[in-house]
Amino acid sequence: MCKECEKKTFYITTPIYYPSGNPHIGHTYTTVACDSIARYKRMQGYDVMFLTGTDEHGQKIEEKAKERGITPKQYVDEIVEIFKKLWKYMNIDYDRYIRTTDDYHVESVQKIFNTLYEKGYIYKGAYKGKYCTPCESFWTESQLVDGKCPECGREVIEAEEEAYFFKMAPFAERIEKLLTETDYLRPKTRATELVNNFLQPSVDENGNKTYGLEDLCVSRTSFTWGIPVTFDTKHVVYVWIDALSNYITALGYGNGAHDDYGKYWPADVHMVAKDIMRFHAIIWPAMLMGIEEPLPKHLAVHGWITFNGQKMSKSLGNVVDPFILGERYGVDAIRYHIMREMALGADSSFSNEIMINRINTDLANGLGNLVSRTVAMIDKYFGGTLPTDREEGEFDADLIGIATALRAKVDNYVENTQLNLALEEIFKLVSRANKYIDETTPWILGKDETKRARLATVLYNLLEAIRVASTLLSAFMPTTMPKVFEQIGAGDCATYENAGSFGVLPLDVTVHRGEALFPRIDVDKEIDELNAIYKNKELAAEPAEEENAFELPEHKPEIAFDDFEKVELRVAKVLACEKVKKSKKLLKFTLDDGEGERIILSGIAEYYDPEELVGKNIAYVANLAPRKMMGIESRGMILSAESGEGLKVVTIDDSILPGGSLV
Ligand code: ME8
Repeated sequence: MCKECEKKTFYITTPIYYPSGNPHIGHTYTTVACDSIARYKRMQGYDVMFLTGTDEHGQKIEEKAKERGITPKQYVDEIVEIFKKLWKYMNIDYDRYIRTTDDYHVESVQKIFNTLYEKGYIYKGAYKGKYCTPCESFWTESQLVDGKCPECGREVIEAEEEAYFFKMAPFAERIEKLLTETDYLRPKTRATELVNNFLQPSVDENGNKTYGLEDLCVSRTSFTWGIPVTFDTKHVVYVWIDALSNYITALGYGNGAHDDYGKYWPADVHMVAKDIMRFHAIIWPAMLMGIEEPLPKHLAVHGWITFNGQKMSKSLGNVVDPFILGERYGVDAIRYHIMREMALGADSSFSNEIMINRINTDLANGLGNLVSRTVAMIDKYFGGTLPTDREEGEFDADLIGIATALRAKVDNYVENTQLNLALEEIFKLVSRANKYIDETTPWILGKDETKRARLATVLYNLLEAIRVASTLLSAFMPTTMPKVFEQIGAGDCATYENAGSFGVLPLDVTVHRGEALFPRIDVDKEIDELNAIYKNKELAAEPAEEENAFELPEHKPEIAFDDFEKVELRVAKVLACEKVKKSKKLLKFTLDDGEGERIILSGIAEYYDPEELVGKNIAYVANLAPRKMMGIESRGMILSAESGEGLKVVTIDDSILPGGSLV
């Protein structure tokens, strides 16, 4: 609560992005989603703080700047401008932008580091790893390519470097509780994976609970582009203490640049994608526990926008350049599409074709048509201003019921960071209103002089449905919705307060015909044009499938039905999935098989990031004799299909319960 204005406060953050390359549609998704939530909360009357920014230190930036012959600061200054330009273009209304190179942030991070050191949570040790001498870089085992340096391909050696470490063990138990017993993590289904993979709890022979959580390396001496440790200046603070602290330094924690820590902290929502979930779910709470500050309320973790099954990344960034998409379809259509496609916790695959079809179906045919038909009919039958006589009729109650119930549903979805569901719900009203036109047939009413009051009622109800939908949508599509308000003559009526009621517009409302809100796109022509644009940039919009990339496997000899019947195929849900230590191939799956937990090892590690499979329903052979691999007993075999790009796990529809048999 803000003491001065007595409004409830709401604090939401995006990750601070690395300015090591231009922003792409992945960064755009998180930022647009947070912007929409921030706008919605402002509309609800909250005093909102929406923070975004850039994470500007580190070896990678230092190297990129060196390649270009400029200083790291010059390098980041250039890219930060591109980030800011994109946010302006996407109509992102952030309240504060933090750069980790800002002096006030540097000052606070040094204080936080010192506090953790003084409390004994940070200690000096040695960082051991694989070191590439020519590149002067440490690598972890999993980063190596065929055991060699991933940058230059040369041999690496075992080496040690003096470094500071952050002790994680003192916080493990509280973090486990935070993840499993509170609603901090969204979706909560990811808690098992985090606990098993990182906290690694176990009970020793004396019945004491211990954790396998490793300490975190928090300083480096092999590069200089970072925040110096004040009491040991050859060290710079490494990555996470610098980056994660931004959420509080931006409010003035430990510095005099801002003064609203007391007002906004703890944050209501940190939104991130799954790549940095561990840092926000485990390390960030540990840091806050270490400095004895309150924990944020929620961590919302979304999946990745993928393209052809790969995570959208800087190297693929140009393929779906948000500037190009915005120019062609309008910023609001892009905002709508990416939010509508991403379900919290799951990946969303980007396809130009799906996007164009969605814009056509939902925006051009759905909402755009509803507005233009309604306004055109009011023009045609009443010269633009409705008469005040009314006559209720069939179908009204259903439309009005859906419209008045909508705001509470959308509130709930926004509260739970389920923006795709919020949009889906709003578009149910849009579809219902379009159906109401077909049911009430205003063009027939228009021919009958005695039906004028009924016709006016139908058109008024349509305007009201549009007002409710467009008011709620204005947080998601802030450029277009004011145009809708203008067309339907909503004036001051398009407020959040009014969005929960029906019958708010004046009875004699005047409409104003305007341009088409979302012009229809010719799919085939558009895809051709996109291909031409991207080819110019030496990138195809939808890369052509390679012909004969995949050779069909040879058939096996026929078997009798009785033999087939001996194989027990069942469905299970993946509870956790992790790489088997010291194995390049094996993934260890912990499954819910309907009767309890079952462990199966599968040789597909090179094709998956283990987190990708958590929560999925898979098929497996249940009655295969158990087999021990790398000291772990595997009970069964997960079915995978050879896809030409390696093995893909066969996934089964969510509606089937674990334990179900495949017949
Ligand atoms: O990790 N799909 O920065 P980063 C969806 N500096 N979201 C995506 C995405 C994709 N394909 N690609 C990126 C860092 N993102 C750190 C963060 S925070 C204290 C420090 C979004 O530039 C998503 O929000 O790699 C993801 O978590 C973030 O960008 C990673 O940005």
